Amino acid sequence: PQQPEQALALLGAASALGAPDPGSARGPSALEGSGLVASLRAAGRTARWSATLEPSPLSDTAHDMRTSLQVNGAFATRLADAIAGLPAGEFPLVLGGDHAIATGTWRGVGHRIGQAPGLIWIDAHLDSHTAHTTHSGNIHGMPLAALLGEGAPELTDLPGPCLDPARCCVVGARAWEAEEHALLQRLGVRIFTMDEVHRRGLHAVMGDALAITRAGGRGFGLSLDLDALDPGELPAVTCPEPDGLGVASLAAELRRLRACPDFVAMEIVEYRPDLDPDGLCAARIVKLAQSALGRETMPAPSADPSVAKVQ
Ligand code: 6HN
Ligand code: MN
Ligand code: MN
Ligand code: MN
Repeated sequence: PQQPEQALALLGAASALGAPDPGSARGPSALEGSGLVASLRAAGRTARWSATLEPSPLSDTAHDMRTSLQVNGAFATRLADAIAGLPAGEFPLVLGGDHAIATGTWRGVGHRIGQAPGLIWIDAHLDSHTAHTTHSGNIHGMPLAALLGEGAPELTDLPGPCLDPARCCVVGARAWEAEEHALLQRLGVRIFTMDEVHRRGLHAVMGDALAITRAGGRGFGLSLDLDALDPGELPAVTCPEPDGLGVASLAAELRRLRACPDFVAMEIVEYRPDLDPDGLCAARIVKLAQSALGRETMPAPSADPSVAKVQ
């Protein structure tokens, strides 16, 4: 199982520089305010909020593609450095921000563990455009390509290894453009579409996803774009797509990660607190984080007073 003594280090990445709306920049502070740390402690883990990175105030003047690439790349580099610099015994949980931050998260994790991690990318989208193929011009449509070494140098010249396409997969995809699909096909990244999830069930698909990304046992991570979930249950995202995953069924599958000693990092992105006035989505996000990261067996309530205190 995940080493229970491994403390969770929560790291806010308060950037919406990759998205068409600034709302996701408030994601980390909203999740911090909704008691995410206390909820993880209540689930049996040691946890601390280590820092929240804010983009440089000059960054939001970005309009042209070159400037967008530069400011997103600069933020991702800072994030990669922050993750690489966390104490060795800690498990990074990165809270976005839009999905462009992933460009930094997983390079930093690779730097940290000394090799490319396998990566499960749960998302309605493929996020595998380059600056040449994007239709929208939004950098959050590019991070998986960048992590695989494809696209502009601003997003690929970062510390830490690029990902190995053979140990990456996408789960829950249902909205993409032809060019990004072609790129992943060429690289050999396995795509589990929503159609496949409907056909085979999420349990079977996640079993395959774990087998792909854990091959070799060198460490794997999870990048969770909340727009993978059905907008009926999780509408507070920038790019909602109908026909997504259910919160309860994804939570049940994420519990499998608790038993994996080679699970090395997780990120949760694209939360938009401005679209979540009653905090219902935040509560569901907390539940998903607890499912993946809670202690495998809850300790007896009396065994550890510091845990029992938090409910
Ligand atoms: N996300 N494929 C679309 C684009 O703009 O390139 C959508 C990207 C969504 C990105 O939600 O992380
Ligand atoms: Mn995404
Ligand atoms: Mn998405
Ligand atoms: Mn288009």
